[in-house]
Formats: sequence, structure tokens, C-alpha cells
Amino acid sequence: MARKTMLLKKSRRIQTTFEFARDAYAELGIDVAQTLTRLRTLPISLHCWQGDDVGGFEGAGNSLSGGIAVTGNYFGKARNVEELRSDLEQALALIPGKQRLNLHACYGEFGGKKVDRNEITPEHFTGWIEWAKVHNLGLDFNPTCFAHPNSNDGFTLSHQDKGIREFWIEHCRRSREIGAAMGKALGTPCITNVWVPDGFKETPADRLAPRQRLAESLDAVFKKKLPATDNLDAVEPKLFGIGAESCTIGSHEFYLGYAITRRKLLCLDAGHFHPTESVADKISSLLLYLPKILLHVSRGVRWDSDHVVTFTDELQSMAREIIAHDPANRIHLGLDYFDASINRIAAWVIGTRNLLRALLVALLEPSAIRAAELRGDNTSRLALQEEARALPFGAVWDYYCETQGVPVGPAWLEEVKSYEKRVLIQRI
Ligand code: RNT
Ligand code: ZN
Repeated sequence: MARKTMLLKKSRRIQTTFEFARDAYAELGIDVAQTLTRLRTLPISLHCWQGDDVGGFEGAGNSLSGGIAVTGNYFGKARNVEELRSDLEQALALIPGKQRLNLHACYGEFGGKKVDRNEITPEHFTGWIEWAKVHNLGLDFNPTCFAHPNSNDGFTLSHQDKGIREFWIEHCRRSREIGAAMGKALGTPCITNVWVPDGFKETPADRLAPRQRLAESLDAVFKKKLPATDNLDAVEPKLFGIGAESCTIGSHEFYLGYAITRRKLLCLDAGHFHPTESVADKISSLLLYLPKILLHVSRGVRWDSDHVVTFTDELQSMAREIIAHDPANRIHLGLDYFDASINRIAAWVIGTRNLLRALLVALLEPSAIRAAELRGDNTSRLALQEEARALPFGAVWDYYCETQGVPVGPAWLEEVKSYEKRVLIQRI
């Protein structure tokens, strides 16, 4: 009874504070209801690999490679597809709105058989497609060009050896077919994103030849036309990876040129640039030349460390640029981080809720800021930008969570803790 009264009081408080906030925004010319409708049209693609430390279900005993690394050994990671789905369902139940799921090729259901990367087919993903239908989720996809004996020396699509290049070309071709099968079945295009780790630890004698090989291999991968309603291709550049410090073949310049000339989506991962470079600032430039881009929202700390997305200034800048550039049609939003030092479900929830909250703040930006800039009043622009930080977006966010039927404030944590006690503990 006491709990019921408390909940009722909380719900009333959420409603009342929301009404105050709504009026405060209305005074600034912002229609909060419209804002929330817009927020609902922006799904975030949750990265399946946060659930099991980028392990996958091949059962081949391949350890993570490609210059990416997961640190931490918090208990309870998903060990099979059922556990991963159950964990995802728990995370999704705590995130407002409708999201998507981003799968990697190594997460297929191979029925205990050895299916090599150049043998995967859409059948290995029918389980995921059926599950996505039930949960009303769109799917995105990635070839897995790492954690495999054929990538042990750090090269895949740009490898000197033709046989190895062909192996990875076949893997990426099949990945696109799988993406298209997913998109077709679910009625929403799958973004199939190619990232390869290829690069040199030490100074190479020839930087050109591997880049030529990468371009040729990618052309072979993308040769077959697939309907844009089923599949959209993306390519992901990177400054450097661990073990590829001296020259990363798929650099930003490489893929920028590639994406523009081949009409592909460019994927910007927030951890793939120099720490002082801002991904937020790149969005407007890219969208002048590319119809669509993909974002891997992540948080690098000193390097591409893939920390959980937090509510940083950089995240907020990124969100405001996203909102300023027709995100429903031109920007696909995905997450990309892997933290094994905390509860993995909480990691999903924290990062996704933060990105959504940042998008909400961006949607609630007072138009007076832009107007000040237009009339050359930079004093007012700065003053209003700083005042806007204290606007009551928290009340709108709480109301959004409440009306979307997910826990308000830190209440989601109780559910994660109870799932941990009920389910994760048994995985030890
Ligand atoms: C690596 C890239 C890539 C991967 C995932 C697992 O630096 O960011 O997107 O994180 O494919
Ligand atoms: Zn990424």
C-alpha cells in the first residue's frame, strides 16, 4: 500500500513538473509535444556485442583481435543466443521508444556446426529475424573481419595474398545478402557496415598498394546491386587501432573518397579520430556531399577505448548537429562500445538513454540562439546557449519515459539489479 501511494505521488509529480516545463518551453516558442513525436521517429541501433564482449556464437575459440579490446570481467555475460536475447529484451524494456538491433556476422546461429565466415547464409540469421519481428525491431548488420585465423597478421580485404582477400570478399558479400534478407523480411533497410582492422604496426614501405587493394576488394564486395529498400552499405574509417598505429589502411581520407565516389554511407565512429577532433563538426560537411551517413556513437578516452556513452558536451554537440540535419532521412544512429567492467545490460541502458536524452535536449533548443547568430549578435548567442543548459529538459525526459512505459530516473537500475540477482548470477 505504502509503495502504491508513493508511486502515485511520483506519477503526479512527474505530470506536474512536466506541465511547468512544457509552459517554460512554450514561452520560448517550443512545442514540447511535437518534440516528443519527433524523438519517437529516431531509433537507435543497439550493438549486440555489448552483451558478450564481442564474442559471438561461432564456438571456434577465436579470441578478439583487430586492435579492439574489451576490459573487465563483470559476471553474467551472455553465453549463447537465448541469453543474449533475454538480456537485450531486459535492456529494451528500460529504454523509451522504438529501437533497432545491430548484429555482427559472428552472432549467427550455426547449430553447433563449424560454419566459416565465407559460408554464412541468411538461414543462420532466421532466428534473429523472427525474434526481431516479435519485438518490432529493425536489424542492422556487420561482417566480422577480425577474430579469425585469416586476419591474424592484421590484414583482411587489403591483404597481399589474393586467397585471403577473396576469403574476406566472400564474407562481406554474404554479409550484404544477409543484411538484405533482414531488411526485406522486416520492411526496413538494414545498414550493413564494413569495418576492417587492416594496418601496419611499423612504418610501411608502401602505403599505396594496400589502399589500392582495399578499394578493389570493396568494389568486388559491392558489385552486386541490392535494393536500397532492403540494404544500405556503409564503410567505417579509423585513425589507428592497437597494432596498426603507423598506418591504418582504411583511413578517414580513404573512406571519405570511397563513400563519395561509390555513393556509400560513411560511418563516423566517435572514437576513431584524434581526441581533439569533433565528430559533431564533421556532420554538416559530410552531408553536403553524401546523402546519408551512419554514426557509431561511442566515447573514446585517450584512444578508441569504447567507453559507455555518457552525457558529455561532445555527445550534446553531436546530438544538436544530428537534429539540425534531418536525421530521420539522412542519419542512422548506432552505438558502439564494449564495457565488461560493469553490468552489461546497464551499459546498454546508460548509453542509449544518454543518446536519446541528448537528442531530446537538441530538439528543445530555443530558436532564439540561431536568430541571435543571424543578426550577428554573438553576445546573445553565447548568453542564450549557456542559459539553455539550465532549461528543465529533465522534466520532459521523465514524462517521456513515463508515457512510453519505462522506468523514470534511476528506477531502471532496480530492474537491472533484480535481473542480475535472478538471472545473471546463475551464469557464474
Ligand atoms: C572498431 C570499429 C567497429 C567495431 C565493431 C565491433 O574500431 O569501431 O565498428 O567496434 O564492428
Ligand atoms: Zn565503430
